[in-house]
Amino acid sequence: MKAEKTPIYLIIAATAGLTLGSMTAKADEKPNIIIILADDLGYGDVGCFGNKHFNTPNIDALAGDGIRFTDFHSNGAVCSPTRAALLTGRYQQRTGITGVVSAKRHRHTGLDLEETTFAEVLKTAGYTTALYGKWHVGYQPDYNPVRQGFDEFVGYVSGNVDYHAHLDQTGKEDWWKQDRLNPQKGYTTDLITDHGVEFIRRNKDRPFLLYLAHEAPHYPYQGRNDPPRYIRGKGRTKDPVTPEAYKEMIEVMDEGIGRIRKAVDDAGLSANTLIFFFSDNGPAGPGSAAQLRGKKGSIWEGGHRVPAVACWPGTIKAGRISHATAMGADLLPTMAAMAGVALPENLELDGVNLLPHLTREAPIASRPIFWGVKKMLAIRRGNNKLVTNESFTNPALYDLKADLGEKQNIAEQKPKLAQEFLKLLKEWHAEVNKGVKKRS
Ligand SMILES: [Ca+2]
Repeated sequence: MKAEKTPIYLIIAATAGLTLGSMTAKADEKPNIIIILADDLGYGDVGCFGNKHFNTPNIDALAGDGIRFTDFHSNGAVCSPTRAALLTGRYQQRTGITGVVSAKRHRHTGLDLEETTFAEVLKTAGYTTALYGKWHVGYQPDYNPVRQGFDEFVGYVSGNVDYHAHLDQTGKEDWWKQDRLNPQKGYTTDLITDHGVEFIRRNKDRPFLLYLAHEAPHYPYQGRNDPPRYIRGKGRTKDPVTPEAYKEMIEVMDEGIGRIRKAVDDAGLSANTLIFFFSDNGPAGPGSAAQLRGKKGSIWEGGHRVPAVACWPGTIKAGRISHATAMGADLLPTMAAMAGVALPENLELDGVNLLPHLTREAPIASRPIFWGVKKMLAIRRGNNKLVTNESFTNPALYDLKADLGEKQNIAEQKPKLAQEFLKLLKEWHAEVNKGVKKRS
């Protein structure tokens, strides 16, 4: 493994014909970007997505003052793959991270340092960058966020920690400042918000990227005053599934989103800041995928169609609802466009720039989108989705417009489309896995 990689600004400068001088801009020329990721939050777990039981006024306000996406997708159906795609703008299969980078079996590996993350892209445009919260694409300091373009990191590198003790599932200490263990007292969700608020205050005079990766509402199901679930040296020994805690976890995260928004407003930055919120996969435990089929870990819509909202007052029209199909990997090219940096062609990006859709309501050009979850594969184009396995047998075709719950297989009615989708899926599967070293 290489300790250092070629600074991306050299690649971009060479590709785009830019000089370093032209990349140093005043703060008011480049919008701030805040990406807030929930963990295992279901499509039916948010007020503005129809939930009547959980109070999420701040997420709902982001949607009301901005845009709500009804057809936004995580690239993975579990944590690490979604994050690999979000960070790189590429299908996670290309990075070798196709499953959970688990605390038990994958402590040695992580996202290849050769991959270019959105933080590295934004660094080239003069952004100050931070991740607070969950990383989950590499345990060792060599794979730490500070090696992937983040100026600052406070949080945990595993998939989940005890919300109070910050021990991972194997009972190991997992709370970091930069690439060193640095235990901190507090409830995970509040700590993530606290660091985010402080970062906004400290960086109000320069363009910043803030990636807030919440733990909520991933298990262990713990509210602010609930007892420990993970034991030092032992790990996950008791973990009751409590709907009351689940509700509290979502509501505390929502409260934190309100504090983040207030910090942006107090700094006078609301007109120059995009806040984009979504979930990394479908729900687990007591969570709801609403009318969707399947949950976290599933190839069905419930595994990867996630609540997503974005707010940028004055730039994104308030109260919009977008039914466009989009995905987490679209955010890297979108952020690059916001920052005004050209991307090198050799990145093999799979995401597309959503900025014209966000700002001008331009349609997103028709494209196939693909998923691979365990041994299952899916392709989506327009309203149609085909699901099959890695042997490409028993394909099932659905019309999501008529049948969002994926109940009616119409492959026999539309054999030509089913065959075309199967062919595209085979080609995609071969291409993204070609020569890739599996990492998880
Ligand atoms: Ca997750």
